[in-house]
Amino acid sequence: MKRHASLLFLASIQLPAWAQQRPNIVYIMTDDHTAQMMSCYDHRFVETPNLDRIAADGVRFTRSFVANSLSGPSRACMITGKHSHKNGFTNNEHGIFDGSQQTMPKLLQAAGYETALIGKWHLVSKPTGFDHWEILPGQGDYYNPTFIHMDGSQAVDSGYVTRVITDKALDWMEHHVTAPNSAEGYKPFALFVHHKACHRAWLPALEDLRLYEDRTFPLPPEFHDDYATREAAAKTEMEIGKDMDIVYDTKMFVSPQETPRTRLSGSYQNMIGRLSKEERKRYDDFYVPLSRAFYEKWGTDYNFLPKQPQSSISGSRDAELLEWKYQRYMRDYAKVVHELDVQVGRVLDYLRDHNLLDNTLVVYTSDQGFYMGEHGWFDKRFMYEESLSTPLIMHLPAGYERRGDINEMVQNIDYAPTFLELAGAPVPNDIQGVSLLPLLKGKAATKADKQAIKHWRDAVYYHYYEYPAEHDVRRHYGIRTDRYKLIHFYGHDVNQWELFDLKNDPHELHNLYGQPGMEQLQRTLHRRLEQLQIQYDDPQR
Ligand code: SGN
Ligand code: CA
Repeated sequence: MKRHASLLFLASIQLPAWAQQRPNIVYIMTDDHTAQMMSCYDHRFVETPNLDRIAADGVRFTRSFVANSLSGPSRACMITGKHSHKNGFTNNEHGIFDGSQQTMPKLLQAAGYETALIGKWHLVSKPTGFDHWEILPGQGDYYNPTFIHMDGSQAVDSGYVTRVITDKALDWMEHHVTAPNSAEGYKPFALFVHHKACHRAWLPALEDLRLYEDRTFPLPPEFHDDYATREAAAKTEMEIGKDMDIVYDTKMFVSPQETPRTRLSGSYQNMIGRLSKEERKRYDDFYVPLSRAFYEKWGTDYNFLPKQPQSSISGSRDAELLEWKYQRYMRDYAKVVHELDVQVGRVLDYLRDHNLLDNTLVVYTSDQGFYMGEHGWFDKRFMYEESLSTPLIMHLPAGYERRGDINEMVQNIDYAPTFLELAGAPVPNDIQGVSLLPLLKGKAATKADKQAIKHWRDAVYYHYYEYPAEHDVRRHYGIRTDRYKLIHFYGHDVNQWELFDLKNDPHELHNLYGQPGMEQLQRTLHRRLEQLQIQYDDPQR
């Protein structure tokens, strides 16, 4: 504690006065939180009043994308500002992030920022570039989560993970802004709050268990997609019907004796086994009656949806069960989002009550988007819109006057150069993203900013690598332009190009590749794709 304070003091007297005025950064990144489940993006499903506050007094990006729709890879892109093939972390299953490479947190530190990371990390190696960190091991747990500390020790914190992470983040800020040298001003800080919510298996806080139970969610229009013309989509294992585990995902569990043993029922028991006796009672009071009623109706020997695509489900029994699974999925996910919203509200209130809002950039985003039944799916990985996209809303510090929607195409490799430029730090040439600051200045935009906006990127590049792996999404790369998308699924048993016209086919159901009349468009898109692969130096093409 003492050492920490004296270091702060030393650092602060070495900093020029202007440096102490530089904006703080509070970066809140959730896991698998998709824009469909945020009311500032989509009114159909849930209410997120606190997230909506960020969008209402700040900006909302309407075309915000990731470079590789998976947790570890996405995080690596974010902290390096580089695509996966450059930062080396291409997939969750075999990667270990090389923490000795250049990262944005390290560059912020070098520019005089105090940096801290709390929550999900998922890059296997220990974090580097943070003055303080406390991370969840791997995916972490929802209930009474274990944290790994900087000295390597591990300890369990009681409570629900979204609240625990927020408590730790607020404690860190409180300590930082009230440090003994506060009369001199404290160092600007960059705080990375990385939530576990709302990752599978969507376990709600105990106080939220009964929320959304009276809600019947509308099915997305392409729920019964038959994947015609899209070979890779047809081969995946992420359908709500056939791939969601009745115990693990929909939480139909009474006791080991009265519940069928499924592929993931053991993992489910481990997750809820973390609850104390009293907590478990509250949990069971909600889920056990539901589960009993479920097994009474369906029996325990039923296969809970056959191994067949849900587009071909026609029997009323299977159709009813499929829709029931969708409703359970949506309700549990919505509960988890509710708690996220409440906890983000606490961070916003803290900043407001400490007069920090004027001097802080608050970013809310996710490691990728997610399917809420679109194409019949849960999970992500594909370059289709729901999981190529990620929510991105910001509260801007004073001097950045842009408000409302920003429609330029942005990507998670842009966060690093944005934060560096905001911190007044040089942006190294090998960073592949571009600073978003020109888009945020509003009336204060300079001539150079206006030029940057005029020549903004016309396409984003995407590359997904994790196959063979869970959910069976084949490797693919591609580009998305304002209107079109060109994707190449490759390797193993698939070699197929897909082309979509997002204007006429927003749900990406009609692969136009190879259709008569597409020759010219295909040539143009192929050329642009190749240019981007050269620009980003992706060897796999
Ligand atoms: C776990 C989940 C998957 C999920 C991956 C990656 N299975 O393996 O459903 O796709 O994480 O998610 S589970 O049985 O462990 O829940 S990511 O967001 O971390 O990339
Ligand atoms: Ca994720």
